[in-house]
Amino acid sequence: MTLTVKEFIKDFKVQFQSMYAYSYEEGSTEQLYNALGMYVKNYLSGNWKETREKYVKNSVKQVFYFSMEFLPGRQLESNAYNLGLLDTIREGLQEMGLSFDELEEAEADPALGNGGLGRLASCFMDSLASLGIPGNGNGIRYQYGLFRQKFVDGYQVELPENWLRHRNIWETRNDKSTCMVRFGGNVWLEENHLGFMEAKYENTLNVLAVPYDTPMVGYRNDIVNNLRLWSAEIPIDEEENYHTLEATEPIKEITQVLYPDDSNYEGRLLRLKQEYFMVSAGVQSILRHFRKYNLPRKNIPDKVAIHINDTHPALVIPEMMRILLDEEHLTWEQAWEITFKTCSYTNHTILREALEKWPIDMMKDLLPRIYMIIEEINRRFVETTMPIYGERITWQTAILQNGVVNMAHLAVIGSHSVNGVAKLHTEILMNDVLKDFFELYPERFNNKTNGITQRRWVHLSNPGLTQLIDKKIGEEWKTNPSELKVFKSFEKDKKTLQKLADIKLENKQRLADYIEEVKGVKVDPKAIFDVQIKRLHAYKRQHLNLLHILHRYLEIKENPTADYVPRVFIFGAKAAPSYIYAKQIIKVINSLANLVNNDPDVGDKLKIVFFENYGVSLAEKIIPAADVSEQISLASMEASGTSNMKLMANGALTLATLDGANIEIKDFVGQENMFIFGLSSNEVYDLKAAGDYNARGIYESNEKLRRTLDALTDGTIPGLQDEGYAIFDSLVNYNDEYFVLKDFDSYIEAQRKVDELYKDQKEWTRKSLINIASSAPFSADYTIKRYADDIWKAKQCSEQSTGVEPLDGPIA
Ligand code: CBF
Repeated sequence: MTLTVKEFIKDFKVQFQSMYAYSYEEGSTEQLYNALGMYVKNYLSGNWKETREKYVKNSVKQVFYFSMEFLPGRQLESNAYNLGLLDTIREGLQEMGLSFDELEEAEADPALGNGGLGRLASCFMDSLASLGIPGNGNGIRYQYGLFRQKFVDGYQVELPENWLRHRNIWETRNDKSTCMVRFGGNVWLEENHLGFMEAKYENTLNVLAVPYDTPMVGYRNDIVNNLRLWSAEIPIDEEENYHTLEATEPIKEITQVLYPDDSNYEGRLLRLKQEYFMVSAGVQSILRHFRKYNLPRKNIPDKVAIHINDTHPALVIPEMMRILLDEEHLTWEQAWEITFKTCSYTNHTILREALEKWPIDMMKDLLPRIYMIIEEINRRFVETTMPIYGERITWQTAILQNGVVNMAHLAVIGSHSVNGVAKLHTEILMNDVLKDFFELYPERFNNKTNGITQRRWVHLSNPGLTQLIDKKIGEEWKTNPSELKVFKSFEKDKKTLQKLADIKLENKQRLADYIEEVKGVKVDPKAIFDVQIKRLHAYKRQHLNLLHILHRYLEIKENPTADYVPRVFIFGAKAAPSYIYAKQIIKVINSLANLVNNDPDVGDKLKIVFFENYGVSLAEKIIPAADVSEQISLASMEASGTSNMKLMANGALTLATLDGANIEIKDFVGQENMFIFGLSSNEVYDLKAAGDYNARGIYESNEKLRRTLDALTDGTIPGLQDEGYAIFDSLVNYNDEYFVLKDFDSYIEAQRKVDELYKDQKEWTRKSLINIASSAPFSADYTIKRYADDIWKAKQCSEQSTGVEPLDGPIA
């Protein structure tokens, strides 16, 4: 049934009036947005209900994606688009004298994630629904999410992100599906009257987990999956025990913020509480379904796949065991078989800090029953591994080690599948980080290279490009991304290239206007827009980018009349609140921006823009306007990256080390269509193994570099306290952990090649077109299909769903 503009206008007026009891002409932007969102939600509610009923009726296998982070971005436009309503709504609003784009700006952008991990989870939700795969998200409804970033005098300041202030029209509170989660207290096992061992609890802190459900809308296929986010509340029958607001704090804080400050014990304890809260509520609600329909428990793995998205939700394993043992009274062997066959684990990073380890005492106090189960899993693991593999491997892979619970080990031992997120990353897991496990369980390891949803990142954020592709190759690429390769046949077509260049320039003009509006900096849209957007971390090497900019600035100052290709360096990044070094890098970039942007000798030759509060909505503005995609992490450190994929799909040329998925990008697009520099991951390993890296030696022998580094500390950049020294020190005096100095020269050389190529606009645009045409393999639809086929064994349930033909080429 297609909606006409007339019908929409009539229904929308009724919707507005029913919510606010006056006419839409009197409504504020927020109210109009709320009414429109509610209209779209009502429109999809029938499909939401039917999808759920269909899954239950057909008893299909369902995937539950457990993740501490989701970064859905704004949902109005993407829901309307996936439902096929967007054009009608835009037109209808226009007739009513309203603007869709203005209304959309009233939607909060939920910061329920930090970066790539959370955004990947949301791309996966979109792809699951669009492929018609029964897939549910399970996470936390953080009241404030990640902090709102502000710059004060160039320093990052963290403010609460009150994204729920004006209500969230997409969520539905589901009071009938609450669960109770227990913390602390005493636990003991007791035989009950039927002869079963039962866990008895006393003095526990009981927390009510309340689910809020959000529709995940498939692309034009009538499928609406579910994202369930849990909120912590005081159990109703215990309300009288909480006399003061302060007393309620230990409960309310569980779902207040994402990443509580983990520089102290209390913060770490809270994080563990959050993880168990989300996991316990999620697993309880899944297993309740089996109880409700009286389904045989042994069939659970045929009907349910639980995915552990990064190490944080690894408690799924002992929690599932707890329920199967204590509530379902299965034997250990039965419970273990079910748990193991149901769970699978993705590792998203090799950074030690993210491979969580909890002190045994903390775990014992907070989750006594869970700890008992972990101890038993560990005991059995050691018992079976020791006789076959001996002491060394057994102790290196054990879950309990030196007073801590190693959560990555728990995740690997309890999952039938373990995957990395790009070819190189998976190899590093197998050969280094999880090497001993690879010896124990080679059959569990597999790679699933990440992907992005083109629907949000191209169709919606870059309508100009989308129309051009539609015009040239038809619309099939929208449901079958592999068709995009046909666009490559236009690489020599002058008209297409000109049109592509015009679209990029329009996008850049739009971003330039926005930069002027929010940063007060005027930039030339004809300059190269050079973009690095990602979390701020030393391994991602935003400071390498900084050094190159500083070097460029010094060159301009020395020789202001030479012929420079104008460049605008654009950054978006949050630093973790307790990560001082990352915050120092932000401050230095901001201070350099202040210097450069106001220096009349520099003018349009060089500009620096560091956006505040980087998130999904900002990324949607920046990415379509990018010429250069900076992917400059130290090789071996970035698991995959996904901004590399989004930028490529929008025609930016990648400037990269051979790290993460940059390698697969190179395999598809060809080395000649990007700029590769720096050490390879093997060279990095060799250099580390040799142990003779001498950063000071490089500093002393490389004049260009020395001059640049000295400018961090000699007063060249006004407004710095000791931040320039901190960077200098880490690189020169503390031997440069991420080999920034080693890669400096080849980075400068790659940047020179960028300038050279940009002078030949036609050639640049041709390469840009090849990048766009080669981006199909990085569609999350393919990634999800591979997860569904290889790991979850979950089937597509809708014939209208996006088709995913097999792809040619080297991707797994
Ligand atoms: O796999 C998704 C992304 O996850 C991270 O952001 C993470 O938080 N572990 C990695 O850093 C990215 O490389 C990866 O693309």
